[in-house]
Amino acid sequence: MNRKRIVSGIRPTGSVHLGNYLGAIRSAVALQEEHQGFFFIADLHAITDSQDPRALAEHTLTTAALYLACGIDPQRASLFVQSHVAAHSQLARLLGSVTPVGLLKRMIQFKEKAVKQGQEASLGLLDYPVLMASDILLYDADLVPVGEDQKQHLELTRDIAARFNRIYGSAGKEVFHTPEPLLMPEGARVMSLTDGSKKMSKSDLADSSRINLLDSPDVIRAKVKRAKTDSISGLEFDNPQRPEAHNLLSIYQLVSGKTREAVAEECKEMGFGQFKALLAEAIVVHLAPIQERYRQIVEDKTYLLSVLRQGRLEAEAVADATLCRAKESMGFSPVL
Ligand code: AQP
Repeated sequence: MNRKRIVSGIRPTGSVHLGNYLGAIRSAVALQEEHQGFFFIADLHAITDSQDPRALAEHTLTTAALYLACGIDPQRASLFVQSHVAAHSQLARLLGSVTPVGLLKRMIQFKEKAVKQGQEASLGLLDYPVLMASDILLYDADLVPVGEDQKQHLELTRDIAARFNRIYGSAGKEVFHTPEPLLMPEGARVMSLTDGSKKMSKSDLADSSRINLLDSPDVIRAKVKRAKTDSISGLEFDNPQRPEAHNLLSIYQLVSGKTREAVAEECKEMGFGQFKALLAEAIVVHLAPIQERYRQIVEDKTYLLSVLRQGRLEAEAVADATLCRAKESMGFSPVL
């Protein structure tokens, strides 16, 4: 049976947190059952923002080990490091030649970051979506799981594929397969513990703003205890005046596996003190087996490296063929 292909990556920019897990890794684990998954540690994307060269390799391995600990099965899916598959950078170069700078400058994420960085905003920040298009098109992906924030970039990927096909494809023979977005449910956007209007993020300077997947039970309890709340009694979803209540309830729903209705009913009369104790325990219980598997995996570095090597070989087989197809269509002379 031909399984549909999905592609997804995560940047090794710091400690993987509950947001990355609930928003991305968990769906990747679920999708690998029915789809052929190409999951990668997006180290080439990690260098878009300023980064610590001493930490990049370590975060790359930690993130890979966490992918496995969360349930990515190397027998079903390919797990690899983006920079190990040279075709990602090479195809990005080719795609750049059909991508108008005007379109890249219109990307919301670029505009937001460029405003902050001013004259220092890099070419890497501008052409981040071109590399992302390369990540996706190399694997002839059918579906790309994206959150709201990545929807615009996926639209651009589709646009780049269409432009390339128009210029270099021939009748009835497209060079690139056009992917569809697989929109993740809204509840999967986890917000900061210290500000319910900001997303939980690796790069937030305050560690207390996030639950890292490897935080100890005591640290989790302390962070949840200190999480921002409001002074209204009883908890409820969807009240725009109460983003923190909505966020904490959503996290509780996702880690407890209960339905939204059951959680709303269970917590509607609780105070934050009682609820936070319940939430902290639910997170601790949910993360315990992941942390246990993580410890086993990092102790067996030979295993981890062999999974990444095998993943690279599987990824390369597909990516190199696509790159070859693209180069041929553009008229490059064959490698001698
Ligand atoms: N708070 C979040 N809630 C739900 N999903 C999230 N993701 C990230 N934060 C949340 C999803 O995790 C995947 C990998 O993200 P990434 O590491 O490639 O980049 P990011 O979105 O920039 O994640 P961070 O944690 O905020 O990293 P920094 O601080 O380095 O920018 C993506 O699918 C993303 O949607």
